[in-house]
Amino acid sequence: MGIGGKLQDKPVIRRFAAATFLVLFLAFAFASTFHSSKTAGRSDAALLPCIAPQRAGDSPAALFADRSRFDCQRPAHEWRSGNFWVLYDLPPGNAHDGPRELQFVPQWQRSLTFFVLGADGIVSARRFADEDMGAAMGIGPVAAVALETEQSRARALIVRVDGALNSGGLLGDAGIFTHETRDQRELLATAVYAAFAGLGLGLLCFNIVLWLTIRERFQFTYCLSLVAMLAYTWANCGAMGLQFPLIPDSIRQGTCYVMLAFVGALALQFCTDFIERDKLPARLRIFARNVGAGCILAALAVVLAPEDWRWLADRAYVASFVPLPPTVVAIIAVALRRGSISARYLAAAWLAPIAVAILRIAHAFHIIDYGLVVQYAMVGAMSLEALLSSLAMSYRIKRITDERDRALADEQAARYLANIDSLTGLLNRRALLEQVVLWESPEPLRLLLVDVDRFKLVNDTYGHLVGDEVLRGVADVLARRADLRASVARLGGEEFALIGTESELTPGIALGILADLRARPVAQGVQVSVSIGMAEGLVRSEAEWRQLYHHADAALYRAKEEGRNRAVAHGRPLDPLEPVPATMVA
Ligand code: GH3
Ligand code: MG
Ligand code: MG
Repeated sequence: MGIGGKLQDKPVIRRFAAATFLVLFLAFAFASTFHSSKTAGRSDAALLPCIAPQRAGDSPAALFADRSRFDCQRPAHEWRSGNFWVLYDLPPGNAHDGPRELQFVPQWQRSLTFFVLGADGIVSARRFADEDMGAAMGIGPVAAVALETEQSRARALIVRVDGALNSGGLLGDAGIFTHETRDQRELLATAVYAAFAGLGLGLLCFNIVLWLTIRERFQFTYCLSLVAMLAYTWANCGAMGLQFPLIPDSIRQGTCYVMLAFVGALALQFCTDFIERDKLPARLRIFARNVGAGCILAALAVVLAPEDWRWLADRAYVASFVPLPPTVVAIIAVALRRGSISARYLAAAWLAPIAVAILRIAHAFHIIDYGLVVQYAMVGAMSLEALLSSLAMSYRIKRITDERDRALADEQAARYLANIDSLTGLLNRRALLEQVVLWESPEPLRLLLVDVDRFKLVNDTYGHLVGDEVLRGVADVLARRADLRASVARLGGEEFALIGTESELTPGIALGILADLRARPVAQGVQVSVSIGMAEGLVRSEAEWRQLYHHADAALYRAKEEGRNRAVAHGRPLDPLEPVPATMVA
């Protein structure tokens, strides 16, 4: 069976690997074509940064006049962190387009000062400290700074960037646009992020309720990861800056770092929680947790690091994400090999998110450029992950509830078997006692002890098998006479008990039992008689039950003494039931 299982697993892993590569390939192909078309289509708006490190005594006017210090070839991120001048030559633009503004994705820095050189040769300045960025912020996230008025067109722009972390450039994706273009970009971004927020909040509410009812750990991890995704997106898309314009932008940036680390760590945690416990080695679980913790620690290091060390902390942060996709792939592959069904759902749900995570890491290492794909890929991947994980969870929850239903049915069957006498199908002694004690009847109960007369003789004469048949026949007579109104049990051997309230279990029932047995043979032509001892009393405790039993047993003893095949009531001087002449076993 083991070999069969392994052979079956291999095509699954191969198919999974093939599908992963296909998705990765498509993602990269899509990203590169989209990126080139984007830059081509926006060549009039996108701005090329020329960068120069700041020196003491620099003045914007001098820098506008002498541009020899600016380097327009070296990519921004290669300058690492520090204080810089960034020069943009602005295209003349169409006069009827109206005033233009600089739009960019804010990066982590202490302050930005914009020096605009107008067509009239006048330089105007505007400064944004970290805590002022909120005023320039829009959804996307995109910050916008007005450069010109109807009267004065701008020719060139120099931005003084102080205390730049410069992990992804100095001014991300800078371009020059009219106000209308910003509205369009913001509209698209708002639609994308609002859709994600709606989806995330809906899934969160739904899954919290589901978790409260089913209480599986992976549901809780999933909810936490949704919270982290929503928080990340809220900070990352600029909504946080819009809602709290007074909060410094570096706090928004830090929130993005920490929340993205939580998204990664919780994704790994969800992965290990989701897969059945026995399908994943404990070492892999611990490894995954450490990888996640590494991301969170690195994020905290970026936030808490002094400015001079933040660039290194940022690189460590990016590096801490590198093990995430391979760890997820390893977890899924190992679980698949061990025959995990959950891992299949997970593999199907997480292909795209894994591909996007790789895309995003590649971007952070400057292997691919920033663009709409990278910006929206993240929110797209999170939507897919949230939605498909939720679907995968519903499969998993179905399996769990199926298992629980089965266990419940097994338990009920076991309890039934434990309470039932296997020979006659009546209750056994233990179940009867349990029932009577649980009953806590406020009114007195009547107990009938029924013992087959000279049963040993039946066994001796006809054999044990026939003896068993006779016991079953007697049990049938008792059950039919009691007719659901009383509980009927086999106490052991050839001794039975009936118990019920006095109105349910009348002396007439005892007489009926005697009459039935006298009328015909119970099994295989064997006719038997029984002796019945009867007693009444309150049963509110086990002691009272013992007392009642004792009285009924004494009455039964008297019935035997007086010649068997009769019923005797306890505590009455005269037998209220008509004594019947003893008949011998047929
Ligand atoms: P009495 O009228 O005094 O009750 O006589 P008795 O022979 O019925 O009583 P005794 O207690 O001497 O014998 C009971 C017999 O019941 C002994 C035992 O072999 C038999 N017995 C107990 N359990 C079973 C069973 O499950 N199947 C069969 N076939 N016989 C059983
Ligand atoms: Mg007997
Ligand atoms: Mg007996």
